[in-house]
Amino acid sequence: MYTLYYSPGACSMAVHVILNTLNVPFKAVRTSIKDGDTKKPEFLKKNPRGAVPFLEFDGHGMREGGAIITYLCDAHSSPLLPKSGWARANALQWLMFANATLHVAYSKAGMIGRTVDDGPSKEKALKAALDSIQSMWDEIETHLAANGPYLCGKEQTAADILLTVIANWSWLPRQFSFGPKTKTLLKTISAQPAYQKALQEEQVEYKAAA
Ligand SMILES: N[C@@H](CCC(=O)N[C@@H](CS)C(=O)NCC(=O)O)C(=O)O
Repeated sequence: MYTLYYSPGACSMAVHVILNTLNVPFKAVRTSIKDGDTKKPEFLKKNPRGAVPFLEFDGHGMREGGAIITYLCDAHSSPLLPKSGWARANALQWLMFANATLHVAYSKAGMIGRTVDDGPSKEKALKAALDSIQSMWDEIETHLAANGPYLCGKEQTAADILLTVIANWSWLPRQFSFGPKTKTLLKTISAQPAYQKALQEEQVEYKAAA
């Protein structure tokens, strides 16, 4: 039995959606960043990094969304992560792009917003950080136009789910624009039953595909 610690709408939602697709028993525990739950002693005792996703199973505590998703897809032979060859390498490169490049770009911009004193230096740094996120969404659109409809072509992979989760983040001081191919992907993925179930369970509204 898995226990997933998640914060509504955070990167942990991708793990939640994937667990919903696997047809395995699991418990989802709300650990809200907004309510300070990720920094409470009882959670820090489990995960001193104070972040979600955090997955417990078989006496283990697992962190890092990209690794958790890879583990779950492998353990349950999910087609969301091909088993070998270029198909697997390609799926992993896009999963890692979403997890370690796009997600981190949002985190950096958030950090600048929270920690740098107001003034021209902050404006410059924030603009550069926000521009870099928009350029990633532009790159995704160009990629999908040439290679879509999914990040890895004709087959959906776990990376599409994490991308769809990140697209719905609206806590930065700029709303990013998504091209038509990206919007189609966001609409398709967010409409799937496993995704709709996670949105309902986390009480999150999906707005990015509108
Ligand atoms: N590299 C980590 C990043 C995890 C992360 O930054 N999670 C955010 C939510 S998207 C978080 O829990 N932040 C904790 C906080 O802000 O208190 C992963 O992929 O699991």
